[in-house]
Amino acid sequence: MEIKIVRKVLDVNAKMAEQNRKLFGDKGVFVLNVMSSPGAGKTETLVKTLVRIMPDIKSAVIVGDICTSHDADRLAQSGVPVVQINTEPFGGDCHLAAHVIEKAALDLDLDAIDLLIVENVGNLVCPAEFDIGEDCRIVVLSVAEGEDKPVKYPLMFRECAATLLNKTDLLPHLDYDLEAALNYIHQVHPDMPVFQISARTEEGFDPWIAWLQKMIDKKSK
Ligand SMILES: Nc1nc2c(ncn2[C@@H]2O[C@H](COP(=O)(O)OP(=O)(O)O)[C@@H](O)[C@H]2O)c(=O)[nH]1
Ligand SMILES: [Mg+2]
Repeated sequence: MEIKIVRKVLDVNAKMAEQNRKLFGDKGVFVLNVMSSPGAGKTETLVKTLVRIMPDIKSAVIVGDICTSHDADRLAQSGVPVVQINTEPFGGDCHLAAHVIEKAALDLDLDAIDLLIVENVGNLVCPAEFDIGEDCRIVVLSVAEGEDKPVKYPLMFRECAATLLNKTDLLPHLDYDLEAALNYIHQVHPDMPVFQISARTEEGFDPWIAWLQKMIDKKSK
C-alpha cells in the first residue's frame, strides 16, 4: 500500500517535471539542479559562480530551504533574481518537487534568462528522487563530510552529471583520503567528472565553469 502511494507521488511528479522541461525548453532556459547535504557549500559556490558568469550568462536562482531566507539574501548579493521557497508551510519537505518549481518560476522572467539554477534543499537522499524538469544535476560534496558518502548515498551520485568536491582549502587540516573519495565516487558513477574546488578561495573554478558553459552550449545547439 505504502509503496503504491509513493509510486503515485513520483508518477505525478514525473508528469509535472516533463511540463516544466517543455516550458524551460521553449524559453531556451538551461536548468541546473544543485544538490548536497546541508552545509557542503552550495550557496557559497553559487554566489562565486554567478559573479563570474553573470556578464555572459543571464541567470536566476530558485532556492529551497525548510525555513528562512538566509540563502536568498546571500544569492541576491550577486545581483541575479532569486526566488526563495520555504517548505515548512507544506509539511517541511526535504526536497523540491516539480510543482513547486513550476510555481516559483512564475515569479521569474524566463524570457530574460539563459540559466536557471535551483539550489535544492540540503539532503543527500530525497532530492535525487524528484525530477524537477532540469537539464542537468550536480552534487556538491565537501571534504569535511568524509570520503564514503558516495557509497552510502549512491542514488545521488548515480543521478548527477558531475561532483563539485568543495572546501579543498581545508585539506591541510584534515586526515582526508582524496584518492579514496575519488574511488568511491567512481565506484558508484564511473567516469563522472569531479571538480576539486574551494568556494572560499575560488581555486579550481575555471574548469568547473568551463564545463558548465559546455553543458549550456550543448543544449542550445
Ligand atoms: N573553508 C571553507 N568553507 C566553506 C567553503 N564553502 C562553503 N563554506 C562554508 O561552509 C558553510 C556552509 O556553506 P553554505 O554555502 O551555506 O552551504 P549549503 O548549505 O550547501 O548551501 C558556510 O559557513 C560557508 O562559508 C569552502 O570552500 N571552504
Ligand atoms: Mg544553501
